Amino acid sequence: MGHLGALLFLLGGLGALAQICEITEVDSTLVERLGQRLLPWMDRLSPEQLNPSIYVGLRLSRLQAGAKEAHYLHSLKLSYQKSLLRPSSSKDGNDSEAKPSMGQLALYLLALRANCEFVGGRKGDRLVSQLKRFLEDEKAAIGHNHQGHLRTSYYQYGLGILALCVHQKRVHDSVVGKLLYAVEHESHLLQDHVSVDTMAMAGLAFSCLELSNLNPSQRDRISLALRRVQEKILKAQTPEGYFGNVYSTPLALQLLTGSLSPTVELGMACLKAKAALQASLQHKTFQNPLMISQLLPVLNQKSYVDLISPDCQAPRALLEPAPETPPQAQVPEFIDVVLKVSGVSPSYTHSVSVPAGSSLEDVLKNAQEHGRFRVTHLVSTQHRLAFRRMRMFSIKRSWSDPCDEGVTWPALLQSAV
Ligand code: B12
Repeated sequence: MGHLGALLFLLGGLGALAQICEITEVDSTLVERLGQRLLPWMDRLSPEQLNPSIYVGLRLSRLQAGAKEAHYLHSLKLSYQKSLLRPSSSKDGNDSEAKPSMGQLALYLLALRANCEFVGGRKGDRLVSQLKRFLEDEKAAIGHNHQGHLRTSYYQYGLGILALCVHQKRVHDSVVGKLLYAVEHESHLLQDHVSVDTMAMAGLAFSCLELSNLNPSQRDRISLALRRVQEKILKAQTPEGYFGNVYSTPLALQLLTGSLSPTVELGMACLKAKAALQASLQHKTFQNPLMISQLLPVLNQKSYVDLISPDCQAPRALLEPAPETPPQAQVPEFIDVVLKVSGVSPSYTHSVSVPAGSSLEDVLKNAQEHGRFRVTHLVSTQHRLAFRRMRMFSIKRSWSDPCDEGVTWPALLQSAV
């Protein structure tokens, strides 16, 4: 009888396990290699290259970068405070003067929480006010009838709410209401090009609000929206196991691993996603530091919602730089990038050879110098920064192929025949 009881208990336990979303026991060497890829990015401390997401990802992982990490946070603080708190009368036009976006401010606030700090003091309060004002402006842009368009995206809107929430800063019900409405009427979220990322970010914001009970009068609506987000993400699972695509899977899993609505379907979906992720780790699919930083918490069973009460004492293994590459490999590796511009007559194809790690901006400059090709004005500072951040290490197919890391050429290129 005792044995039977124990057996039933065990089976019950296993049943429960299959219902929650767990990404455990991923090969630690693969995780470490993933973390190592962040290290070179932590030496890039110019304002346009600093990215609070990297710091957050690392702090929520089981890896640490030692003194580099503290220095990175210090640089983030200097840079964000300097650029966001300077008078707005400064002249525009200069790159180095570009202010971080409000989405980046939200990420910066997450970074502070990841170091167990609450934003505070006069400077901190001003940053919080800026973020709240951003949300109010976006709310106004959406409008009373919900038909208007945000200046940024629902992704950044959700991120802003989340960042304030983990700092226990309440936003008005009407601000949360717009995100709730967008989830309730899903087509609104499709304004963004990838709905799983946006759904997941909205879900993380709702999870935080639910746990912190910051908007009690919207409690039921928030719980319902959360369930809806979870369902939608599960429905978006591909046959390989990704939610949406490989790059939206980390955020989706951040949401699902914290789910308070366990179901067998959820448990099974996560097992499948884990297998798919493991394969993509083996194939080194994740190279973009942003993506790595969204994935690392998942591999440590953590999510941005854990920033409500982060554990800053949790032991984390010190990341060592990846072993030196053999001397002959230190000669810069060159890769061929094929530029194809369709939609112009005659269509344009040109091959450029650039050192691995070049940014998209470098590639375009090279093409401009050597090809019958001209880059039309790189529309905005935002694009210029994105081009600089986008680095190329291996090109499996032509970058004009939308399947290749999901990248298509923005309509900035013009053939100068
Ligand atoms: C919103 C968004 C966009 C918007 C950005 C403008 C806006 N209105 O906010 C638009 C529609 C323009 C866009 C375009 C693209 N995006 Co996008 N985007 C996102 C999303 C959902 C959120 C980014 C964000 O706001 N982050 C918060 C802010 C505060 O951080 P940030 O660092 O300042 O964010 C900026 C950059 O992420 C940049 N950006 C957006 N997408 C991409 C893609 C690449 C490759 C790069 C280098 C930069 C970049 O724009 C953001 C806003 O300024 C992410 C999802 C995610 N999981 O991160 C996908 C995501 C980053 N995008 C992706 C892709 C593939 C693209 C496109 C290549 C799609 C295409 N086929 O054309 C283009 C390339 C744009 C570029 N810079 O060259 C992938 C990147 C995958 C990878 N290989 O690393 C992601 C992860 C989506 C996904 N799951 O596939 N994107």
